[in-house]
Amino acid sequence: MADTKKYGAEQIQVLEGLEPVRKRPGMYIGSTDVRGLHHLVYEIVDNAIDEAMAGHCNNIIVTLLDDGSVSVEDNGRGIPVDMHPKLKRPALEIVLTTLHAGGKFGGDESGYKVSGGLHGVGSSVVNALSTKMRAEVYRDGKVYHQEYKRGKPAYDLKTEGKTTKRGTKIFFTPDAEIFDTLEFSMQMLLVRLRQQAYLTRGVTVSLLDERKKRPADDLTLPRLYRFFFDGGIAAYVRHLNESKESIGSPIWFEKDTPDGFVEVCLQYTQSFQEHVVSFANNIHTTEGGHHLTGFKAAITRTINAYARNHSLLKEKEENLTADDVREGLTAVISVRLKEPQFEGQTKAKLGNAEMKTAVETVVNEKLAEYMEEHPGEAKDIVGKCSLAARARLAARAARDSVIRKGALEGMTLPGKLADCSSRDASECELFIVEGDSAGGSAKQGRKREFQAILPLRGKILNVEQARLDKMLANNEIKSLIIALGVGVGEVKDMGRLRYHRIVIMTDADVDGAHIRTLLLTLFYRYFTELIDNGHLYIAQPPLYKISKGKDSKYAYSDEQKERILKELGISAKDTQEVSEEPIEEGEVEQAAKPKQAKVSIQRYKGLGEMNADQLFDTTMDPEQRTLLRVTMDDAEAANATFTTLMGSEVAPRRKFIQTHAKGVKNLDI
Ligand code: TTJ
Repeated sequence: MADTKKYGAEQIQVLEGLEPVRKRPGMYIGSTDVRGLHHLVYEIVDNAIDEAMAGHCNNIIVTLLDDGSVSVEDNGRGIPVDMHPKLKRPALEIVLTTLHAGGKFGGDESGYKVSGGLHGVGSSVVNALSTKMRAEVYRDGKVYHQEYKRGKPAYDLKTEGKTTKRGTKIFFTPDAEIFDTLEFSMQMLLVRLRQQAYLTRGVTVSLLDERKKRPADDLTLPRLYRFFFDGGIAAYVRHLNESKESIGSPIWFEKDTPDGFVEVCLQYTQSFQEHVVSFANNIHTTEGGHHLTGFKAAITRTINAYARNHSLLKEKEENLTADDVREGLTAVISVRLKEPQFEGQTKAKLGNAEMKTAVETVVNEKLAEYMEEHPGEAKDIVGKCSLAARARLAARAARDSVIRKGALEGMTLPGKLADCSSRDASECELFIVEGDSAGGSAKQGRKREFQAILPLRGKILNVEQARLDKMLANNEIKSLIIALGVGVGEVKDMGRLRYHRIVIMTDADVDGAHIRTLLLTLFYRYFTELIDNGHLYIAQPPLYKISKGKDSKYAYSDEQKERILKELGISAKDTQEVSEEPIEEGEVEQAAKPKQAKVSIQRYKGLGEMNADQLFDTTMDPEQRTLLRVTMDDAEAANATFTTLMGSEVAPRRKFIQTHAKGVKNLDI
């Protein structure tokens, strides 16, 4: 990153106040669901990462505190605290209380910030959406601090005490008025923080969980993670290939071009999967974009050219296709550019057309050079791609013959599948339900026309946990694959997908989290396309049913339960009594108004406790339910958890089992 010559308040250009952020939060952080909540952390961390990329800090610590707040600290230069000459306010206050276009100040290289979060907004947005924020700046031996409430300063910048530290620390408490849930997930944060650490070589990024009450998914994880990757994206590629057999070593190169900085690392493996991840200014471009297009064009061209020049492809043989050279390929592409344009549904697609040529040119040149210098590896790579080509041709031939009906496809639909009547896949939904009893309710309650139910026994978790490939032989999983209709391996054909929505519906407990992790890992490793194309979802069953007289309401989180109780006029004291023993079914009399109807709270320990109507109304009804669409990041997180649980590394596995000693029954160690 271009370093700035002179820093100071005068460089910051003020645009507008924060009212619009609270009015339309979705415009600034994408959504107010669990994703939007986590986005707050990323926005703050991005600032620290920028400071690291500028070469001024090497340590970033993110802490989830027990009071629901988050702190992010770096050891950088500290946000400037000097007075803005025109506005007569400290720079720190301006940074945190005013909205600035595109997350930039001034908008040119002399500006304050180079990259931004996905939506390019920044720390003031986080401030606006937090009931409380506290900023501490350690500079020149002093500690400066200021606090804010919903984006407004609670007091003027103060200086207090001495310090030998340098840096910035921000605490913030997300606002329950804005967010559907206030519960942070280590799993979600880890994926992003790990990515940032890979992309910013040499910086240590830590995540510390100090919460007493952790969500079920997080119970499986250690409380402290520390990421430091000297190898940068090459380490990332190695990580992605951990459980695969590699072909050659990671091939890494970088180049500063007039259009931006390009860094690429790639490695082939013996697997059939492609795993290419791309970033622009450290933002994961899950929808790809021109940098990715340039990369794909270049590897196809370069590998074909090499194969021809070295007679590895015969004259009569066709060129390798883009699909052939992608099979078994793992790559990370990272570009940094001055004015990134993010497009697409989730603003995660790089729209700068010049990056196609930039990446293509660099990859053509450097990959060709690498192959010339490493003829042994080059030959293995071409060999792997040719194998893919032969498999493709064979598969095409087989498609018209009986072989097309592979082992799985030849089988009839599993007996326990309650299929839907519609054959229009685009409207069909498959619910994968944990347990036979919940499966029974789901079958009874569903809309038969377009909702299919496949009950899976929780058992699969314990029986075949050792190896995922063994799992494919497991009957429960086989049923699932047959139900999907797409086949697996060489005869896989996504065009034959029988349901365009596949919904994982598990209990909101540790076992449920396990099964979900396992299914996500399965989809991640064998049916990536389903995730990429947005077909995979997670159902959101309620945690509580709150009844008062004839009326009942469902709560999907603890916060929502508290909110509903408040709405029903139950005093804070009473609600506390309930929440102290969340596991018990509680009955609370309204102390202040004894004549009123009784309020009862039922905690659902599993889906099986709901009757068919309840399950449909709360979780399956397209008119009322919320489904979480699974992203590649979610699946990658599950895969990492799965690897920890099943992997050969003894330490993390033992930790997992210890944390779970109480929660998990029958876990074979
Ligand atoms: C800006 O130019 C003057 C020297 O420091 C630059 C700066 O602001 N650096 C900086 C900001 N380092 N760290 C931050 C930062 C860290 C966190 C955790 C949160 C925020 C909003 C900013």
